Amino acid sequence: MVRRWADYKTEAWVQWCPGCGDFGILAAIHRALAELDIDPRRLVVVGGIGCSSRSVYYVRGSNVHVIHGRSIPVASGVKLANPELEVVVVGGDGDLLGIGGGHFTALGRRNIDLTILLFDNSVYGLTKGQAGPTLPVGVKTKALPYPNVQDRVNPLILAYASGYTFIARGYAYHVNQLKDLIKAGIEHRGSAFIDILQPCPTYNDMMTKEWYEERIYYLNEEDPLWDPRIRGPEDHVKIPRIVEKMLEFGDRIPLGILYQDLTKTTLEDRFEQQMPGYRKAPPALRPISVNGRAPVHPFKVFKDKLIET
Ligand SMILES: Cc1ncc(C[n+]2csc(CCOP(=O)(O)OP(=O)(O)O)c2C)c(N)n1
Ligand SMILES: [Mg+2]
Repeated sequence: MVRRWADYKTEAWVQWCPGCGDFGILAAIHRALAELDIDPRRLVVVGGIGCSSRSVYYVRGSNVHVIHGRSIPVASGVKLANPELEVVVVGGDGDLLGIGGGHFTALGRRNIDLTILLFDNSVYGLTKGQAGPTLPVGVKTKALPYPNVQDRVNPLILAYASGYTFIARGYAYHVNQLKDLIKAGIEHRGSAFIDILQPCPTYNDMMTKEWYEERIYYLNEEDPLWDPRIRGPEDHVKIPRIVEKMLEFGDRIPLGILYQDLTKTTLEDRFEQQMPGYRKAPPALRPISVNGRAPVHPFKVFKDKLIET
């Protein structure tokens, strides 16, 4: 069966402002899923709280809407319980880098095979425009009484320092290019992070469509030889250039795949090593009772493997 992008739409009314960048991101998600022909019954989209996180209602799948900042731990649990599922996290800069920031870094260390889509508008859209973690210091958007007193975190460098093995940046209104980045992120084995620049026409009157479009450029168009893949120790010479590009956020803002490490094991691989048979019979696929008794205590499966969170 060949699936079309419309097969991933739902009946839910999309509750975003006119012109919101989230529409472009949603279209790119639908198209990426269709081109990868992912069975909606195998898809789990997990979102926290925010305008962006509402996407869980707009994509056909067995999705979960969780409390603020906790989408990554829930998605990690879903994936580890059944690694056969395709698990995608959607969320805003506030949700994933503010209240959920600790979970964001923990995922990089684990390198679980998840795809994280950050709808990055630099404001708390849902709660009427407070400064988000990616808003630069000194910027005064219309909802702020004074210029922003805190500086921005660089999500790409944070992802790199945390251990994510796929790091990319896209732009909400470039649906086709973004679709390709989302496909590459989903196909990557390991934790994939895509920072998606998303103009918020209602609350961010500084980082507008025009502001972004004057600055963005694609890495592979500037340099056709740009290849950020790490296949072995010999590729580590590429790291300074990769970090230089991740740091570039001002008059010019690079888009595309910034980093992909193909050498690291996933947490699922490490579980399989320590618990042979884990992939064939992960917790979600085991019988929950044999002769009226639990054959495996669900918590013992992960005992001593994940100590924190
Ligand atoms: C524990 C908790 N604290 C605060 C809030 C209020 N709140 C709701 S959404 C949100 C931030 C939304 O911003 P972001 O994650 O960037 O998403 P956006 O709406 O911009 O897409 C906040 C602070 C909440 N719902 N729960
Ligand atoms: Mg936001």
